[in-house]
Amino acid sequence: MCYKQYCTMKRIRILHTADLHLDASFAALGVNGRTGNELRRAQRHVFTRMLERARDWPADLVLIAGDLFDNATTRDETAAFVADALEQLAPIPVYIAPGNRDPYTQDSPYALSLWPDNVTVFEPGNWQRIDHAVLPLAIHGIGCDGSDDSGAWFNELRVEADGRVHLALAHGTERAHQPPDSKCFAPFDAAAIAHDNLAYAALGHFHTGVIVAENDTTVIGYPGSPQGRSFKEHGKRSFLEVVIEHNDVGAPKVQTTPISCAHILFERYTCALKVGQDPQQAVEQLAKSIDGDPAQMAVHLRAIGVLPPPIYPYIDALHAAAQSHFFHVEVENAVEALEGPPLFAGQRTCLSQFNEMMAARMADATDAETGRFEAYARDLGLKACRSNALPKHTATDPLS
Ligand SMILES: [Mn+2]
Repeated sequence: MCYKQYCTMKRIRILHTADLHLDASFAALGVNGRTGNELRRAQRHVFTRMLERARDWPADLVLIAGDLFDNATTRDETAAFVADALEQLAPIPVYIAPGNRDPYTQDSPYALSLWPDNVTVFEPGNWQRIDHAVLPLAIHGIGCDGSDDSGAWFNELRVEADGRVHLALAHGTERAHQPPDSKCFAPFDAAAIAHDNLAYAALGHFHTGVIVAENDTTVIGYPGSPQGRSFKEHGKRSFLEVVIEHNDVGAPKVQTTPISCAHILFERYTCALKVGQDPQQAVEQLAKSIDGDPAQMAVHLRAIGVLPPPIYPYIDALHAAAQSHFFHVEVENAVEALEGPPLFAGQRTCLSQFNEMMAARMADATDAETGRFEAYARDLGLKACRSNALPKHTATDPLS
């Protein structure tokens, strides 16, 4: 590298996020309204923290690549919260390309809200180019309209060499890197937008972060969702810090760094239950072994082990113990019931006969759900026989 080139190298700093889904419903997670509200507050907290980082870094601009809101229509209060937060970021410019969940329709906050001067919302239809007021930079953006999901617009981007660093901002599916559980919306091939003169394409739609950098042309970045919404979005969630080094001589150099930012982490763990051990101990061991604050974690616990029936008291105890440590708990019962001889061998009792009958029904079950139901019925029956009382129905009822 020559000395002159080194000296004239300049940096552009970009904070790129997408897919926050503000005001999402968490009903599918099975949480109550209060926990849902806390999760919605966590989304806002993450939004505020990202903007604080943009101010402190400082970023030259912020790119929001769609699905900022979870719906096309949003509560006025939420739109006002976003507009106020973005206004406080001025003079740092913010560019938004509406996504498939928050399309630019006439009822959307994009059309209805008064956006501060430092915010540009890209409309659907055609690519729009905005030149940065100070930096040698041009942003090409396009929004979703809520009806066209063809992605045809990705073929229509034109970028001419004019000495500026060029960026694109949009929402869609780069075919070759679509995560297995994401829905295909607005598909395109990397080659369609990888122009020689386009340094970085800031995309949204994939909730798992992906960087596509092929053929040394355009870097295509998906930051993923910055705050998980379910156990599908487990582990650390991030936004991207993108640094573009450029000078008058060579092609710009793009560096992307994911920055963890989730307020509530969704994680999956396995919990081994043992005969004679209080599930509380298993939970305490788990809580100690993890890196992070359990009170800010939603955990899916897969209970395993081989235990004598009834099983559900162990599951209930595990759930109760975990709830006192974690923000939210979901327990999956994968415990195997200790069957047959050790439990009832040689007994000519009603209990033994009942156990054999239920074992046969479980063996005859045509699907896993029926099997679980029969096992649950057996556990209830055994408990009722032993305690001379019907056990209380609990949330572990597999049909509830
Ligand atoms: Mn999304």
